[in-house]
Amino acid sequence: MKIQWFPGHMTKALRMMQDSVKTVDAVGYVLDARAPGACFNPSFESVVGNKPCVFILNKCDLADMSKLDKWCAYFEQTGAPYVKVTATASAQASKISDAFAAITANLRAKNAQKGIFKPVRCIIIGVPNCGKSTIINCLSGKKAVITGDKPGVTKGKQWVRLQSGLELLDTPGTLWPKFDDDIVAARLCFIGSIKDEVVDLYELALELIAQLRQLYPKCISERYNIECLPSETSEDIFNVIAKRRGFIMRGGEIDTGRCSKAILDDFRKGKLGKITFDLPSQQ
Ligand SMILES: Nc1nc2c(ncn2[C@@H]2O[C@H](COP(=O)(O)OP(=O)(O)OP(=O)(O)O)[C@@H](O)[C@H]2O)c(=O)[nH]1
Ligand SMILES: [Mg+2]
Repeated sequence: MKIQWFPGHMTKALRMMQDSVKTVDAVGYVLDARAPGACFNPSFESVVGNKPCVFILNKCDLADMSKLDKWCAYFEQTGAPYVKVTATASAQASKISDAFAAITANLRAKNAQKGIFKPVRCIIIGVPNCGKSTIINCLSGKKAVITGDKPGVTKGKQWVRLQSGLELLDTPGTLWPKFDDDIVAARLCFIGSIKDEVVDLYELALELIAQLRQLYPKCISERYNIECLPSETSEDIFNVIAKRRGFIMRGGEIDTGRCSKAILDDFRKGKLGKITFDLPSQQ
């Protein structure tokens, strides 16, 4: 399935981030732990530049830990600082602030030598809906910025000052103008980085079934209590799920709209199990 979604405001947001990064000490680069590879935005290279950067693998409560271990090994090998978190759990705040403290330790030591004690400033970047604003709220211990379970919730930049002195810049989620890889684009849709309104949800649900069958052969059959034979197509399986769930319209026709939404919702709420689509070797 072909997906292209790059609204005009994202170009503006990227420009704002490129400007703002000049005024910060470090970058928090948020990746959705269900598809870290798909969340690497080529446009962010110019945002990060030479600033100290920590990768924040968020939504770990929904992700596959064995695959995440491979991501952690990859970051360790490449010497990139990283932290695994579930930002909706307030107890994780110290993990994130410790990670920022670690990547800015040299700078703070240099400043202290010069007698400068100014707040450390970090910009939080990532694709839409990966949990940037939730991370900021987790650190601030209150609802300092707006969050929501759809992409494009944060519209502009917003500074949040924490009691610790750390200053965080929330930014709008951004993508890149052209997806070279349809599988990556579909994964960005699965995790809610691309809005449902710009894709064909039936095609997306079929693609989700196809990718899950390949990566987690049992998850569909276990969730819906159905048999998935290798000879069956994704359409066949979709139809069996629809019948099992009662997504049938008057006249006996399958309600593809409702069934597609239900399957995608099940994935997004973690009801299909803990899933991570990609591995670092695919980087
Ligand atoms: N299960 C789970 N949900 C999370 C986690 N972090 C964030 N969310 C949810 O993900 C959705 C998106 O979170 P936001 O913080 O608004 O994401 P964002 O990256 O700021 O999104 P934009 O501003 O639209 O780019 C919200 O419904 C959050 O509650 C997490 O660790 N686990
Ligand atoms: Mg946001």
